[in-house]
Amino acid sequence: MSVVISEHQSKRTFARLKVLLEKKYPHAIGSPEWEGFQYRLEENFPDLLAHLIELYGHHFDFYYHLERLLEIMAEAWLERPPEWKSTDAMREADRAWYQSGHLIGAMAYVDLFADDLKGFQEQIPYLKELGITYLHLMPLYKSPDGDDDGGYAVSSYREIDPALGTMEDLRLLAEELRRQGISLVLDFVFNHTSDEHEWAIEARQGREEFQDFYLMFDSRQETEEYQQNLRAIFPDERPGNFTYINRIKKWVWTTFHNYQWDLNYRNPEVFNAMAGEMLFLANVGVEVLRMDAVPFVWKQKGTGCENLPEAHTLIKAFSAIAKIVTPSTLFKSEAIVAPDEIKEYIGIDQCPISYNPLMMALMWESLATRNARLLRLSMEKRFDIPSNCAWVNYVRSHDDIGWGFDNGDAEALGINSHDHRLFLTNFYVGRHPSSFAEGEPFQEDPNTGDARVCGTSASLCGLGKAISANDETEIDLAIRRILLLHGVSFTIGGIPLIYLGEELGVLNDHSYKEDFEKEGDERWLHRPRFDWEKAERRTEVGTIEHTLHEGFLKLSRLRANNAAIARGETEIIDSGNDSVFAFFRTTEEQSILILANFSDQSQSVPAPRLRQLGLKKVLTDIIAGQTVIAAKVLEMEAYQFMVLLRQGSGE
Ligand code: OTU
Repeated sequence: MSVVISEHQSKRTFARLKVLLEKKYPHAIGSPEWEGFQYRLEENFPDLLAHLIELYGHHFDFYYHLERLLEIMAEAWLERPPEWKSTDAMREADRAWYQSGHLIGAMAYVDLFADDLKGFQEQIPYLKELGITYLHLMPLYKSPDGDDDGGYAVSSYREIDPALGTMEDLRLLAEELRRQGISLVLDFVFNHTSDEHEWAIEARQGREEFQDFYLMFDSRQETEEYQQNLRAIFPDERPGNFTYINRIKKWVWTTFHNYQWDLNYRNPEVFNAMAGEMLFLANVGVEVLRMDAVPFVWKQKGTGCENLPEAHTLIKAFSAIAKIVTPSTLFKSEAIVAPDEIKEYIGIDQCPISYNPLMMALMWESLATRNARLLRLSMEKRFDIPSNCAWVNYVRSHDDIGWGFDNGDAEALGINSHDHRLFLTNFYVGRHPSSFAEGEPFQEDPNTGDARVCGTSASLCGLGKAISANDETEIDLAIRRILLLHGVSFTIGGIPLIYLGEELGVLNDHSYKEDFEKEGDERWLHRPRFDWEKAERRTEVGTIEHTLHEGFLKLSRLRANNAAIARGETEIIDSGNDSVFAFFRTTEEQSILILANFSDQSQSVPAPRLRQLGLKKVLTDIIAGQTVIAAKVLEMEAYQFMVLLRQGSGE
């Protein structure tokens, strides 16, 4: 429910706060920069106020917290380094910068890729070679020793894990990346902190003020009232979503691991404190904030405590703050939930960019079934998002693959969702006879058989198996599979994201089983140390690494050289063959047809269908660099990926 504030109320509040700020920061008044800040404040204030009233309007000290927030914002603005203020100005003049098509993303763990932050600086040329312009570094904050959920248990948002370097190193890296045209992406892990965060320590010592920072309960019964409706995220880990803190005899809400304490956003102090942490990160030079675990940030008894309306309001409030103080900051949604819910987080007032987990899962689904009809139907219905937003398309991430398609979409095609999910898991963990994959199940429920899947893209595409069998044909097919998935991801529209190592075909890493900190979390299977010797082989013709790397370079160049692929409109089409996923990318000047054969057999696309779509007999495939003639049919090899330019002038 949105709260309606009269313009008069909003103006009066604004005027009062303005006087307050001017009193507090007299030295800043009158500078052109301050004018800019004030202008944005005035422009976004009504929205911010409405969101805050919706969340906190019933608190008797609402205005006190509002004043505090304004101070936090003003201070963050005054501290914002000049180079980031100029980025703000640049982005304000080019608001659609993330849609221009120049963004190609990569993600990596600092320690696994380059030991530490200083080491990372030295590897920037490797990123430049691939055309990377967006770099997501996995959480690098101070976190508990030992298991810390790969950094997603944050003990301080303002300190770096000492093994990786210092905050100053991060600043320098951000600055260097900026100079080289690469936007730094970091996580804003705002649903929870680690149990070693100073707020958690204070809470454990009995300070009520800080116990209110978390969701704490005196009795098991109270937690049970919530528990009935909750989904377990890591069911292998422990029963339920709460953890007992014996020292204070209280239960704390822990959606993920027992050392990740969920923050209590019903407390306006938490909101203000986290707004401060967010602005701090933006001021370090983080251009894109990956909003971790967005579905879980608001809880309400009697609901599943996921995707609640207040979660959206909360993100909108953070977004309004960023628009005022650090306007170049871009939010990316990490909502790995049902397709109808994913899109609810996407919008210029929430997260303008979002992971595309549906397409990711369905590309894997198509590979397993050798049939792209569910992918086609789902993308026809769901690829469109507001025109000022963009998908982040990916094949693998650091997390597991969940089969998050819409049951209705599946049923429309006569597919039983439950059975199909079981099939997919079995396929990718290698239990199905037709499988080429070598994954492992994640969080498997022995009662229902439900599970998610782990494994690197190469291992899931059959490269490991093929290499072990020394089977050249299978190796070739596995390479084609990898390039097919990335081919779609690079061309369908949005920002493609590579998990560094995919471009070399890195295989599963089983060593986590010997490391007690990682053992039990199968996601480490696909988080190997980056193999620089393997990377060296990318220049040796005839190696797997070379073939794959060249394939990625080609995809990267394809975006740079074709406006339609970089920023055209996308139209998903029926190719007339269920194994062949097809879409147009079109600008006024250029029209490109992309065909992706998800079958391990050659397939033909009926030529009359192509002509119906306005194509001529003679086409150019810019992937193979060949002319293609579609007389009666267009022949495609197993897993072939074609990017077809219409021949003739101006097309
Ligand atoms: C995220 O993932 C991170 O990507 C994970 O690596 C973290 O463990 C987790 O948050 C906790 O910080 O459940 O299986 O819809 O699905 O936030 C991964 C969102 C997860 C969740 C997602 C979460």
